[in-house]
Amino acid sequence: MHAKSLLRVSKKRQKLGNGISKIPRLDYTEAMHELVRDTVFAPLCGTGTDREDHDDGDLAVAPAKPQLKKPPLYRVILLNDDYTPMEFVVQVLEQFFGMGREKATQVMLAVHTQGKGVCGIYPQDIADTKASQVNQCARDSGHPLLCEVEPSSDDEED
Ligand code: TYC
Repeated sequence: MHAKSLLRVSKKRQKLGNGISKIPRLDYTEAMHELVRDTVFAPLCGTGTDREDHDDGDLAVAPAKPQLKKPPLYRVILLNDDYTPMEFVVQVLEQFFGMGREKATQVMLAVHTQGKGVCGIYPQDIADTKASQVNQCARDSGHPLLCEVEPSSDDEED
């Protein structure tokens, strides 16, 4: 890109009807198109030997596969204690884990009898947020209910 093209001055002077001539007009439009083409699009698209002029011969060129990976997953674990009311635990499971009444009651009873239980499996940031919300809600309500996060092995399968 040449500096010349950036500020190309129109040589034409426009004569007005009353004989007064205008100051030469700067023709930015074409220069700006060249600037954007050379500095924005060319590096993105590839030019010259990068792309347009490159001969692939007889080779079939397959588009690259997107290299995407599922995020690692984490379990949100609810812990039993002797003081949190069962009804409060059921409400927590409904509110933060989207469970219906029946499912929430089953999970609460499983935690009550087995000591702990899984409320859900999520990417790390979501798991951490849900555990924090449960712990904060329990604290605000004066209950010792605790929620933890642990890595899940469920994410190892493809
Ligand atoms: N064990 C509690 C009770 O008997 C109920 C309870 C269930 C508490 C599950 C916590 O994660 C929990 N009131």
